Amino acid sequence: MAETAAATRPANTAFRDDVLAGLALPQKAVPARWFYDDAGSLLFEEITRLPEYYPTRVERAILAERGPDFARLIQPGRTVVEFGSGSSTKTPLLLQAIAPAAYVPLDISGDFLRSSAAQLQQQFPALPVWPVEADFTAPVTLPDAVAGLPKLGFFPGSTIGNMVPTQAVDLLRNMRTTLGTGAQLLIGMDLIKAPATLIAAYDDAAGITGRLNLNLATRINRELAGNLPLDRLKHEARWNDAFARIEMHLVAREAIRFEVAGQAFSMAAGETIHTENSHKYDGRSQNLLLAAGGWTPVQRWTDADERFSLLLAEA
Ligand code: AVI
Repeated sequence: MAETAAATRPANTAFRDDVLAGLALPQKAVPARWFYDDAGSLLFEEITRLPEYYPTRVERAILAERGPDFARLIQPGRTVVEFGSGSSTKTPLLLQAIAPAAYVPLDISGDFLRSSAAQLQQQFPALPVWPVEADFTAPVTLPDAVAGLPKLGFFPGSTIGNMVPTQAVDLLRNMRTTLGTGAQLLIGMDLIKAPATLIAAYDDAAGITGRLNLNLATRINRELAGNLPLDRLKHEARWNDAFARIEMHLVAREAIRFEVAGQAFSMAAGETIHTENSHKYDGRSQNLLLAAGGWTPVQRWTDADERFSLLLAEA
């Protein structure tokens, strides 16, 4: 993918442009990446600990259990490049299972990146760690110190599921460019399952996912001089069977009018702002997606209940 237009603009302009363009669509929509200011990132951390939100727990269990497989299939001496490393909480499970030459966490949030890289360095004092502040959706130039070394891309969490197929394929292709010839990729993908289980994971009893969704409206009001009436919007998680995805929406409880950055908008009762997609996969759709992105699947692991999967692929 060519660098996204948003990535080349200052963040506040990109946010305003995305929101104004999205609210003008027949089906209002704002990209989910705008959930994650500091408050949104904390809410997501809380979500990962919720009883209903199985992906983080199950993926971590697979990583903990499959170390010997990783050691067998991932050659020693690879540089592990983690895409959107965030707090890097799953990384030690992988690093201790294989014998990496170096670790390169990539994240757009520099402060977060540096503090979690420092923490990881303490855990693995002999491992060279080279944090890179970058938008990993575009090709990234890696540090000279790891140029020429074979790479293992690591993309846990099923973040790929938050992208529509064209974006997901562009990202996989760009990862291939970033990682170079002979690369491997270890990627987490959530699986299709009973809609009730999925809806519960995205509409938890404690209401934390609802707060993440509504945080977007709070952010629009604060950063874009908006006056969205928060008490007249409600969180909804829907299963879209045709596209095998959970959708999050902000639903107008009644007809509303509001302004954002000086522009007027209205919503009829029941009308929604589509705020997130979280695609779910089966084995075939995973293989298709990886192949479209230029990757050959090598191995696939799931938990006993087939809730979540990790895939190893090679370029
Ligand atoms: C970050 N991403 C993989 C999460 C997901 O499950 O799609 C985001 C999330 N949204 C609501 N709950 C979690």
